[in-house]
Amino acid sequence: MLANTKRVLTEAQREQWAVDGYLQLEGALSPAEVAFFSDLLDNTVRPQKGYEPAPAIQRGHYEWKLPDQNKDAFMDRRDLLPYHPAFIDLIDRPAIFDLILDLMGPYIQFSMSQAIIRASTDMFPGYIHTDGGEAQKTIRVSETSRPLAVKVMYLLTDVTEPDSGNFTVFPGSHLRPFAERAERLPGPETPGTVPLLGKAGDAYVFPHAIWHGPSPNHSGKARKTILYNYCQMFVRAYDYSGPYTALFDRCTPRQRRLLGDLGHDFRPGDFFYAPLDQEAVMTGKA
Ligand SMILES: O=C(O)CCC(=O)C(=O)O
Repeated sequence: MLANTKRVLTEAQREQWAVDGYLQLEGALSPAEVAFFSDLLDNTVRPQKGYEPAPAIQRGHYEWKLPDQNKDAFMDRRDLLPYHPAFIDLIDRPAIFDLILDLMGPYIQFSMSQAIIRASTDMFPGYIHTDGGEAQKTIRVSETSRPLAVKVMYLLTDVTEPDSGNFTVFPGSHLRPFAERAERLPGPETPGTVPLLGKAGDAYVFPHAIWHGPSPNHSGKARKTILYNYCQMFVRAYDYSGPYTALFDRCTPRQRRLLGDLGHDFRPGDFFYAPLDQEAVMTGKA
């Protein structure tokens, strides 16, 4: 039914995506990659200033600052790509990116990177939300539609017990409106939630509309993750406002395209009508 796609999802994954609304991939990153990215977060990203949450300004907005320097403390860093070329290469990592193309089709862009460390603490109750802000919360697509936006969450630590900062989902909720009334707002303990368990290196793939969020973390150790977000080209990116030119020297043609390089200066029609070689660039044939 959906044209222009190399089919890489198994039938079981396709069904899980349609019915439950998410996928869990085992061993998406190798143990060596887990160690490498974990070290980058601890010793390259955390010691530098960067975009961290700014609740005093506005929920969901970020400001330039230094996080707590304790490696097990909370950190929520946006826009990882400038910190190391490996973060750029992760945007179209073979296998995972093939799966993104299968799910989303070729007319996509990379919209956001993020590292979240959830400290072990009694102070954080977790929360449940949909992605993309106020308007996207009210928009969801049908089972037979391409998604608007998809995130990949890579686990860098084992999360093998509940209450360990688990990524928590309501299976099937991607097709339902998110409750707005205060008394109905879902939380990580609401019936219907599933706190996912996984090993370091596993990845979760989910669309913006699924009800999801972190459980509390009482495990005694920090939970470490990297998140990469992809969206259809006609949707705005989260982390940059125009083509991400500062990175283009370090990118392959496909990475440049994913970061907004259409090969010419902006003209009306761009991003809605894709460059003619879009499919070839996305599939690595150009
Ligand atoms: O598990 C987390 O830390 C939060 C991840 C999440 O909800 C998101 O990326 O939207």
